[in-house]
Amino acid sequence: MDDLQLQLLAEGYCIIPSVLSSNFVDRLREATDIAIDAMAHDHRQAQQSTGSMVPIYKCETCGELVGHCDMRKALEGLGFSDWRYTSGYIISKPPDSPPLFWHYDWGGWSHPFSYERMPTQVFVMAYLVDTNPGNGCLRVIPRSHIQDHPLHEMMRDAHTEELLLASDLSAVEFQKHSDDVDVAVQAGDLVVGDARLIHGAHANNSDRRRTVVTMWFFPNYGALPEPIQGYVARRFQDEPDDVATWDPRIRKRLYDLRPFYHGNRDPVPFSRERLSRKAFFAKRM
Ligand SMILES: O=C(O)CCC(=O)C(=O)O
Repeated sequence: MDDLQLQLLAEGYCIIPSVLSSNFVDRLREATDIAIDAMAHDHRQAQQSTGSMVPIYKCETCGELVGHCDMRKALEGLGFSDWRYTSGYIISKPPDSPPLFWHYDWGGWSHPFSYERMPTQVFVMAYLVDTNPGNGCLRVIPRSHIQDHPLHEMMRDAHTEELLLASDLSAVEFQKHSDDVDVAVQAGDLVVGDARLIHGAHANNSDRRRTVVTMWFFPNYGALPEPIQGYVARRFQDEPDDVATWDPRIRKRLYDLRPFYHGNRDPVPFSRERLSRKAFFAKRM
């Protein structure tokens, strides 16, 4: 097994260095700046903690990134063989903005496969500037994708208004934890992480915008239990109208990465509620 795949399975994340050319990163930065500047003031006010969240389909160059051959090659190098893309966001932390709260993103906790070692869903993050703890780099709790961690009991639902507004920075979701690890990268690297991993980001204390393009993939889609395939395919089926004007080659690459499910099993219900491993399996007895 490749070292990076091992790290992803064991620690819940890895960094693939120098995947995107500086030229392409410059183009992405220009295109995402336009998309971010177009967001309404109210949106920015409501998303203090995350920073602007612009769907990828608002930015054709980001669509190009999703199906880009350099990224594809890098991801396939991790050893998974059936990559499917579902959605993504341009997440931009403005200068002098607060930290992003601790959270995980997996929404299929009602299925026992969620407690397996194999990742179901991963984020692929392309930061468009070099990051460090001073300008809002990612931070993670290694191994929290498969191991119970004290933060699991303490964190609230990731998308409450109070967390999004960052109105109480003394809350546990914003605090440094003794187990956390900073994930500082160079622009052009990719961070791949398990959707179950507890992660957040430092405050951006710099005078420059810190933008990341976050993309959601299912790296082994065909091998997933059918109820999860059904959940994924149903939840992420529609192609937004904005994409209609894109270069047909970019659209085609996106289409080729979409998940489909033609079986007849019921999809797992959406659930962000993670029980401890012991509580989950006790409940099923
Ligand atoms: O803004 C970041 O660095 C991380 C974004 C994030 O946590 C996410 O997309 O789930």
